Amino acid sequence: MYSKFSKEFQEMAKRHEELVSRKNVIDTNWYNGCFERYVDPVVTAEHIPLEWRYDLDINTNPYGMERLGINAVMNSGAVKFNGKYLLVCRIEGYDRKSFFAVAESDNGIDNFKFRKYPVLIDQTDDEDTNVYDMRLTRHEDGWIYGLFCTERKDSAAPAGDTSSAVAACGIVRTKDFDNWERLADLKTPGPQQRNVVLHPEFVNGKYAFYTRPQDGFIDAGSGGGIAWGLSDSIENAVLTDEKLVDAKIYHTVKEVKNGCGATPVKTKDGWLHIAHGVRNTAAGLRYVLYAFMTSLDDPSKVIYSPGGYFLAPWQSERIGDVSNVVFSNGMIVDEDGKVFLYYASSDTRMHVATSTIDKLCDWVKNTPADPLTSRKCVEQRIALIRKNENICY
Ligand code: M1P
Repeated sequence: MYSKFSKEFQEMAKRHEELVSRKNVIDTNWYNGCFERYVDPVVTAEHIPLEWRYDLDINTNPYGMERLGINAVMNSGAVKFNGKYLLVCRIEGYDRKSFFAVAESDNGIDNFKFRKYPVLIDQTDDEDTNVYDMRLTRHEDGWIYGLFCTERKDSAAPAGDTSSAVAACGIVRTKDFDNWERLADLKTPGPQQRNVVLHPEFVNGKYAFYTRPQDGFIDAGSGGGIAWGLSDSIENAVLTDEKLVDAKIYHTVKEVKNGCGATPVKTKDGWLHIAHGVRNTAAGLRYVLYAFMTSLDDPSKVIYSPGGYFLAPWQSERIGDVSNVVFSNGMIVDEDGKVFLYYASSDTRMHVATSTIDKLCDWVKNTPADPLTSRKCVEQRIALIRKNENICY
C-alpha cells in the first residue's frame, strides 16, 4: 500500500531523488568543435516531483496510483537568476494541457529542482485553453518578461472541427518567478503568432518584438518567416507593422517555416540568434536549430547567416512524442562567456549543450552561407578540400 509514509513510497522517493541529483557529464561520443552535448537530459517527465503526480493519502488512493501523470518536459525559457540557472519549463500532463514550472540548478547541467508549485498564470478575458513555450527576456525596463504561446479553439471553425485553433502571443512579467503579472496579449497584423520573442533593449524608445506571423495554426504559409515590429506599450502591446527579418527559403533547413528561439544575446559582433528551421520529409516535419546574427545598430537586419543547421536531433534525441524535432527557446550566457543552450528533443525532454560566445560568434561569422544549389555546394566543398591539400605547416 502506498501512502506518504509507506515503505513503497519511501523507495520511490529515494529513486526520484537519485534521478534528480544525478551528475551529468559531457558526452565524449560527440564532437564538432563548436558545442558539447551531455550524456543525460537535464529535465524529464520523471523529474517532476512525486507529490505533483500522486495522491499520497492512503484513504483516497489506496493502490498508490499515478492519476495526474506528466507526459513531457520540453521547450523551456532560461535565465540566470540570483546566481542560479533557471528554467521555466513547458510541462505537458497526460491530459495534453501544457503549463509552466520553474526549475533551478547551481551549475546549469544537472540537479535541476522544481519550486514547490507550478506557475499559476491569470487568464485574460479570452480564456486560454493551452499555454506553452515561454521565452524569458530580462528587459532594460527592469522587468523579466515571459512571452508564450496562448492557444484557443478556433471559434470560426466549422461544426465538427474539434482541432482548429488560434495561436497568439501571451505576455507575463515577474521580478521573482513566484509572482507573475499577466498583460494583454500581443496584437499583430499576422492572424496567428507563435515563437514571439521580446528584444531586451528599447529600439527607438519602443518595445521590439521578433514575431512569426502564420496563416493557420500549423501552416506559416504567407507569414514568410521571422518578422519584427515595434510597440509603444508593453502593457497593451500592438504591432501595426511586421517587417520580414529572416525569410523561409526553398530547399534549406527553413523551407517550411522558422521561428526565433532564445532571446538574442548581445555580442561585440552583433545580436546572436539560435532559431529553429523546419522542412518537410516523407516521415513528417523535421525541426533543427540554426543560427544567425543581426546588427547592433539595427537588430532587425541580418548581418551573418551561416548555411545549414547548427544542431539537429542526434541518436536517441530523434525519438519521442513528435520525433525528429529539436527546439530551443532558452540560452544563458555566464559572465566569462560560457553559453548554456537549452533544447528539447522530439517534444519529450530537455537537454543542454554548452559552448562559448567566442566559438558561437566564430561559427556564425565564418561558416559559409548556403549556396542554394547542389552544384555550388560541391564547388564549396571542393574549395575546402583543395585548401586542406595545400596546408603545409
Ligand atoms: O512539434 C514541434 C514544435 O511545433 C511548434 O513549433 P512551430 O510553431 O515552429 O511549428 C510548437 O508547437 C512547438 O512547441 C513544438 O515543439
